[in-house]
Amino acid sequence: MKSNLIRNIAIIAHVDHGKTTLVDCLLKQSGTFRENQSTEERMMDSMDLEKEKGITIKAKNTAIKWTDPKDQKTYTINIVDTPGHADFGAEVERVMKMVDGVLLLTDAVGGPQAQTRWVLKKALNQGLKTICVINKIDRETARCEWVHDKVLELFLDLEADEDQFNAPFLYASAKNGFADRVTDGPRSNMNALFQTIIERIPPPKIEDGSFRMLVSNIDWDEYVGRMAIGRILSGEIKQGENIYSLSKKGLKKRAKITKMKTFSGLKTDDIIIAKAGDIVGIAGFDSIDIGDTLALESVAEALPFIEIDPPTIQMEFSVNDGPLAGQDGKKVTSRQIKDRLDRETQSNISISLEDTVESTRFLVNARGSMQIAVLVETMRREGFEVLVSRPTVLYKDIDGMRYEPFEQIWVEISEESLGGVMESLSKRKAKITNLDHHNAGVTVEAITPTRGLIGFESDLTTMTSGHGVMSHSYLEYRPYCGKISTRLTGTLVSMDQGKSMPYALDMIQNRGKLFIEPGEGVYEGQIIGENPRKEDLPVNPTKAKQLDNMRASGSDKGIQLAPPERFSLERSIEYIANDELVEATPNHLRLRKRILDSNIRRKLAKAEKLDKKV
Ligand SMILES: Nc1nc2c(ncn2[C@@H]2O[C@H](COP(=O)(O)OP(=O)(O)OP(=O)(O)O)[C@@H](O)[C@H]2O)c(=O)[nH]1
Ligand SMILES: [Mg+2]
Repeated sequence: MKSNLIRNIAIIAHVDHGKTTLVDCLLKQSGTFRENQSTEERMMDSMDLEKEKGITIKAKNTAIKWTDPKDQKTYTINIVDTPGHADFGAEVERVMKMVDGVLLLTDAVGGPQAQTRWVLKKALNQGLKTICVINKIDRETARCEWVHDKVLELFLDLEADEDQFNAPFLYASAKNGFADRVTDGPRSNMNALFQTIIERIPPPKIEDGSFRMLVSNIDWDEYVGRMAIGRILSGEIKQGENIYSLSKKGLKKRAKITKMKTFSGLKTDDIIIAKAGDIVGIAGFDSIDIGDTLALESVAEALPFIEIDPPTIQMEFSVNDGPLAGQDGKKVTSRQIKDRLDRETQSNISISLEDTVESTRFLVNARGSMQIAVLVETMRREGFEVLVSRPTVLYKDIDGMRYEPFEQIWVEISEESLGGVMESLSKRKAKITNLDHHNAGVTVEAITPTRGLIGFESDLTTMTSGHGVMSHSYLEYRPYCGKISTRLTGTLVSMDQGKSMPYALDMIQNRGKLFIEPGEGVYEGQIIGENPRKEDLPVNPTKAKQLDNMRASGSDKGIQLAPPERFSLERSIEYIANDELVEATPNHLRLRKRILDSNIRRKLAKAEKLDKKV
């Protein structure tokens, strides 16, 4: 395959603007599938969690063949679908070196959002060619001209050069399968987009020399193990040849290529020869990471990888030491947890791991609580049990001063919710930078410490009955901005171990909101509900009704319990205070005090108070 018949692109956008749906369309309309082959929606979102959450978590490759009707030349278009959620931003960053251009999608109603700006900035910094696609123009409230101007403003703001500023615009509906160069086009297919990709995005630049490739992704093959995925920068390579891997740390290893593959629709094809320009997978090295270089010659130097934004938050992972530990999960030891976390850092470049003095406790650094929640959820499904803490931000010490991460946030709400949202933002030490009242409601722009953002999304959902939308994007480190008080309520803490009883829960529900229902295993120190007052209240959920002469046992009939509040994993992590933990096992999520014994807790609290007085 000649490299001038190859195009390598990534699709980037804010969350939900339609990237994965657009890939469906490109796959279908390029004829990659058989006629009438049944296909599902958002085919590239292949992970279970992606399907359940309806969002993309990992960047993934595919490739399509498209024949230009003008000259019958057939092109291979390698496409990388990327996630739009800010927490998974490193997935976008790591693919930037694999491609020569991007499709920047923008919602035809909402226009550019936090992550639109962030991904475009990354693409422009890499000198990538951009094609702007205004998507969802089928929506009734679409405002194409307005969005077009907003996107141009963004290019100006990000100091795009003239060529970048002259990016072509297409008006599309990924859902209805069309893209046109004008807003009132024929709306019949995606040909204009295919054509624009071929014309606007240059073929991959081939460098001189023998085989070299920068590893941009890691895949797993059930027969040959780890596969390094990337774009071949120079030369060619055959299966069976010996090559070198150069790690970022300068380590060099030699291995034989056991398998090579290229992408084709939703599957891959084995190949025996791979050439510069194409995106391929190569197996042979057991330990290979994103950012490493593969090369034919031992004298080759490591290729530069991109600088990625730093992790901003940290969470503790520890071995489950509660009384119900090991009843549910199969992987519970600190060794198993450490190995799993180590493995995560190899393919997830924005996650890093720190050991602590305790061998059963680890610190995981990441970009956001959603990113960590996804990791914990994945581990639960693999049979792990872990305790996780509330996220804290990663501070930096600069010239003896404490700095903390700040983010820019955008909040879309209705006029009625404005008061409550502004109050919450101000408690979280957010500084409002812009308020825009429009027909659809209000857009609030603010700059806030990352610390203040933890838990805000859940609060927003509650305050706006689910209508409010927010997005955020890492800005920079700024001086520490003082104490932020988050949770205003206390908890109802179990003082005994056993099974929760309807009678006891009935009494307790007069004190606050319940998190459990009757018949659940509970233990001392477990948080079983919320106390509307600030302090923690000891309660006994295991107490049975005293039998009297009049009634037989099991006379819990007639008790009306309100349905318990069940938090998602993400919400649990944000809800807990610093002296609390989430116990995550394959089938249960429990909230607990870090120290289960109430006597020890009381003594420590007293000592702390004394400490403060001194
Ligand atoms: N009306 C309309 N809805 C669309 C269109 N394209 C996508 N959607 C819907 O928008 C939602 C999000 O689509 P996705 O393709 O998952 O968006 P995404 O950009 O891949 O999202 P992330 O990967 O999570 O960032 C889905 O409900 C789609 O059905 C469109 O052209 N018109
Ligand atoms: Mg997607």
